[in-house]
Amino acid sequence: MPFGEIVVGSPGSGKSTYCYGKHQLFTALDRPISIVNLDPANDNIPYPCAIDIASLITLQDVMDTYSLGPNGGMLYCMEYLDENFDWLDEKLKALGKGAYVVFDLPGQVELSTNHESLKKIIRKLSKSGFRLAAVNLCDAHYVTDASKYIGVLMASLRVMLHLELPHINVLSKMDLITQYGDLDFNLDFYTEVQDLSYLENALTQSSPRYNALNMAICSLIEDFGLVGFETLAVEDKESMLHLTRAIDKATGCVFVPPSNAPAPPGTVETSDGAASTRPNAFSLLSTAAGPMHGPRSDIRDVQERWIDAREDYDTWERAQWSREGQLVQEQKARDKIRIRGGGSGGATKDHRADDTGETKDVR
Ligand SMILES: Nc1nc2c(ncn2[C@@H]2O[C@H](COP(=O)(O)OP(=O)(O)O)[C@@H](O)[C@H]2O)c(=O)[nH]1
Ligand SMILES: [Mg+2]
Repeated sequence: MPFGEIVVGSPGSGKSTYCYGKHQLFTALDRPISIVNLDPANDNIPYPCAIDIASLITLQDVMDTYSLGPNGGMLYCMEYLDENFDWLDEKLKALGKGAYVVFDLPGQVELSTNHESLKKIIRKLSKSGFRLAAVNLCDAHYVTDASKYIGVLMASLRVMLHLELPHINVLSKMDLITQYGDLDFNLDFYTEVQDLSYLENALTQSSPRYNALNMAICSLIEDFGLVGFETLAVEDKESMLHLTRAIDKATGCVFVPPSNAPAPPGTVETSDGAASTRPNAFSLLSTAAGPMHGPRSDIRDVQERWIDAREDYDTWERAQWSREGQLVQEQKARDKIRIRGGGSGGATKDHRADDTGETKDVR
């Protein structure tokens, strides 16, 4: 049973960049991943694309053939994909039973709020065995303005109700949030979506005429308790890892490493089945049932990293990167010496620094 993500969000919210980041992260972790581009207007695809809707239909062709505008053309493309689902299904099957597939969707809001095609495609994917989660990206800068924040809450709720999938809302581009002004409350207020009545003052200032309606919307959203947010800064590895844990938890995906990867003996099944049918007893409970641990798992860490002590962290990270770069250079220099030494019959000795900072003879 393959697992996957349906990545939605308004245009420019960071969907394609996130898909690229996910590809890099999973490749580094040795986890299989395939990215499927379902945005027919995506002509600058940053990631290696396993399946591209452009080989079925392109927005430009549709616009030219049927004299449609970009929006109508996009809806046509999704309807066409729904009609020709077999094309997609066949290509997905070729990715193998253990595939992890991330679908990069167009940003047209109506596709994920009221148009039927995407919903039908998702149903067909689920029918063919996919376990999917919807990952809904929202630009984090909206939380700096109370009325825009209410708009994001409503839009996110609508997407959740429409797609009917395990759902993760994400405030994307967290690294840019301080550029848009100060937050009235700590970040957890916005991510946990509780006590929205505190927004009353700010809402009265931004739209005094509809104060009562705004507060009624707030209490509706709060009463159902459905909307919450994770955060994302795509270049921050910890942030990507935390979001990955949240999504794995939502889909029930437990990654089973290859049988030659280190794990306590007897805890990983080595049979030939799909990854999802080989339970990894070692990590099953900790992943699926346990709380999420690790850096950036606590929203207060995110607040500290990107809002309260951003400059200190940036300075520290730059120092780390330059140290890593230096270590790589030193390693290269040592390798060069060793190769030269090997070529001259091994006369040169290799002295390597160990963790304690001492040098020792490694031969
Ligand atoms: N600073 C920052 N920029 C981002 C991040 N994610 C995306 N972007 C930028 O946002 C812009 C739109 O991203 P894109 O992935 O094309 O959005 P899409 O239309 O939703 O696919 C690009 O310029 C990205 O470089 C992020 O986490 N941090
Ligand atoms: Mg895109």
